[in-house]
Amino acid sequence: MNKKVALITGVTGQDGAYLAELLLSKGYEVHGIKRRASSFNTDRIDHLYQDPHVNDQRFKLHYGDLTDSTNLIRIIQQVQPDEIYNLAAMSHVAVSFEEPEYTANADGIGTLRILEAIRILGLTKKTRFYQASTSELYGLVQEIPQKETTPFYPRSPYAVAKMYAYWITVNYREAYGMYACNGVLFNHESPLRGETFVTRKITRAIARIALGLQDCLYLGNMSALRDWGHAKDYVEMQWMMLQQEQAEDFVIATGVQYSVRQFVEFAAAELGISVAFEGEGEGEIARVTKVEGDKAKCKVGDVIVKVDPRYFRPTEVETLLGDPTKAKEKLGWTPKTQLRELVAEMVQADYDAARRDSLVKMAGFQAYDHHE
Ligand code: NDP
Ligand code: GDR
Repeated sequence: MNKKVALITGVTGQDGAYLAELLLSKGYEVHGIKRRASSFNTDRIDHLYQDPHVNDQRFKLHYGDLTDSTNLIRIIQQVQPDEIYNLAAMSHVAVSFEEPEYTANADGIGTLRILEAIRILGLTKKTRFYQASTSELYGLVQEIPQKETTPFYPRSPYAVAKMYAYWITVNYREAYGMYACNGVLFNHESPLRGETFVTRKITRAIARIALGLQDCLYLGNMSALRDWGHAKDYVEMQWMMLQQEQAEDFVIATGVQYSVRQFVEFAAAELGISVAFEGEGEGEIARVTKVEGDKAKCKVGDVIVKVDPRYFRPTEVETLLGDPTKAKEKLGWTPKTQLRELVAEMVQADYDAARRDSLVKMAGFQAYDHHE
């Protein structure tokens, strides 16, 4: 049997890296679209790189951008993919308030560009399409927990752009009989998570505070509630969604919810630090109440978290909790990783990285340090 060919947009991102690894392990030929950048942006997939001069290269990268139709048509024509996973997006909710037009272009119209390319190239019967939809569509939630039938109420330029992408995917499925589907994924994290999303920002900062590389972590709304899963579990579901008889949309979530505050507590506990929260609103802080073991250098009484209103959003999504029953019943999917295991894995990875920085600093070099 010929090997299947997949095209992943956003291959340099968190999910792109895990999905490329999964598809390669399943024997696929994997093509990825990466953006041209002024410095290297392939850290997450460098371990998958194959020398283009060897035979049977199964992982290939193409320069491209979701805002450039001509480029997307050319790549899809050349690759003739059996499956396209559209993971590329300006994916940061807070940043979308700063770059609303670009976000609409890349996240909304970008999805249309790929669907149109499939149609123009006569691939509607051959190519299956996965759209990275999001729990942000539920925004101001209309029902708890949220499932496939819960009405949308987007609360950011990002979510509004993703809402267009969601419906254009449904429309192309219905209008042209394409195998096109939405995975409505709730937050999923990993050691590969971008450093400015709240979970990774916390695990990275806690590790650096423990080693004395940083004093304090500044956060926004610590009361926000999220349903956090592991990215590795979620990309498996992306693949499963394209292997069915009929294209359908699925919610992917753990069904368990925690606050940002709890995430801080769990991350600190991994390094033997206990914290207590004091004050409220912009004045809230987290103070160290106990330090156990030899991993953390901080002392009882240290204030290690403060609020910076800069991180508040003009409109916030306060609570998200998914109901993954359909995915469980129809696809037999359940998340494998519990939140505490995810936190432990992320903290350990960031602690190892911080130890390297700490050694560099002790050797007299300036350690890389920023607090975003
Ligand atoms: P990341 O931010 O880690 O990755 C986004 C990817 O998109 C990167 O490869 C990025 O390239 C690329 N990209 C951004 N803009 C463009 C563009 N204009 N043209 C081409 N590529 C572009 O996101 P995740 O891996 O976490 O998420 C994957 C997808 O799933 C996204 O669409 C996101 O919105 C969605 N999603 C994510 C959830 C999560 O919790 N992680 C939950 C629900 C949905 P570069 O590396 O150069 O920046
Ligand atoms: P989210 O993830 O907006 O849910 O979008 P993020 O981790 O950015 O925020 C989660 C919650 O934490 C609150 N928060 C902070 N967030 C950030 N980034 N930085 C802070 O300092 C901070 N302090 C508190 C936020 O206000 C929010 O309530 C992610 C992205 O991956 C999207 O692409 C995806 O669609 C959704 O998850 C599902």
